[in-house]
Amino acid sequence: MYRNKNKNLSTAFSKTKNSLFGQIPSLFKSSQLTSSDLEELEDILISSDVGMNSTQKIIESIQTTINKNKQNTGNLSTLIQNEILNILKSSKNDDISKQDNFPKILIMAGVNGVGKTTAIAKISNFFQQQGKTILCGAADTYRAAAIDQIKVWGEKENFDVISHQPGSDPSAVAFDTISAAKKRNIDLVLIDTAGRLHENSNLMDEFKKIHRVLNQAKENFKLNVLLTLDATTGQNGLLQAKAFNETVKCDGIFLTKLDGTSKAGIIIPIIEELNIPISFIGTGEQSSDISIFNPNLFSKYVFN
Ligand SMILES: Nc1nc2c(ncn2[C@@H]2O[C@H](COP(=O)(O)OP(=O)(O)OP(=O)(O)O)[C@@H](O)[C@H]2O)c(=O)[nH]1
Ligand SMILES: [Mg+2]
Repeated sequence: MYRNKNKNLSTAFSKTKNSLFGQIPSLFKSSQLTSSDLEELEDILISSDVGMNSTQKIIESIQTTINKNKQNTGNLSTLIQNEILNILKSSKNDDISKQDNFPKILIMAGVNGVGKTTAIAKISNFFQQQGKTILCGAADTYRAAAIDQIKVWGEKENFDVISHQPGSDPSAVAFDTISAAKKRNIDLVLIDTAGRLHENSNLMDEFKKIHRVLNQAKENFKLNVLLTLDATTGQNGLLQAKAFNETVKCDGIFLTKLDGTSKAGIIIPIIEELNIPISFIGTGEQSSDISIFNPNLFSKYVFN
């Protein structure tokens, strides 16, 4: 069990727990469903970033269950919570956070400021606790302070950083990093990249080049793209993720800043609509603020 996990999670989900979404258990206690109940539920789900599609699915599914079991519906709030839990549990299996499948490479992807570089420090902290060795490539050569930022994390968290000059070719950094990792028998290579939007075709081509170079040089390393998503950006972030994944296939999501939102309901459409597993969640700015996403714990901390 990862240290501080439960404390982190209960704190991270406290804003959502205190929102209308978290109050679903007390708001829908009756077993008699009225149409105004469904409207109220719909409003709460939409205002919690669950999104139109997932909200409609949840409402329809509840309606179907009630129609089927006419007399015996039981408590409405339990029905809603179960429906949400079923969706959360339908997530694809995640390989990235697993202890096996080493050695591996994670290329960080995502738009500006979502928490990619901090996520590297967190992932390093997470896997070093399992005895894995880490090497990082500073392939964000755009932003002036990016190389220093990852080096500072490296010193703090005890991992080496391979870097070139600011403005140099990020795929050359990636190549040097994987070459060094092979020589040093590294378990996990983390490639930091500059923030980019899917509609910027030059930057997307550059990302594809980093991927191609690593794919050619990787030998026995498993290569994964980890998409970082900021939970506070809601539906907008979801749309960006969809578009990104259509251009470069993503293997997992690092969902950051859950501590900063009362709308953790965004997890529902991420699972339903993106079809990419949630590998990790970020629950703060420290390197230890990382957890594996666990549907039962989400339900426990948000609804109880
Ligand atoms: N509250 C909170 N803040 C976070 C979390 N993850 C990252 N941050 C903060 O978000 C800000 C941006 O983080 P970075 O890791 O630099 O983001 P980035 O995606 O690398 O940014 P660019 O390289 O500029 O694209 C920093 O202030 C982080 O401390 C999180 O889980 N919770
Ligand atoms: Mg960064």
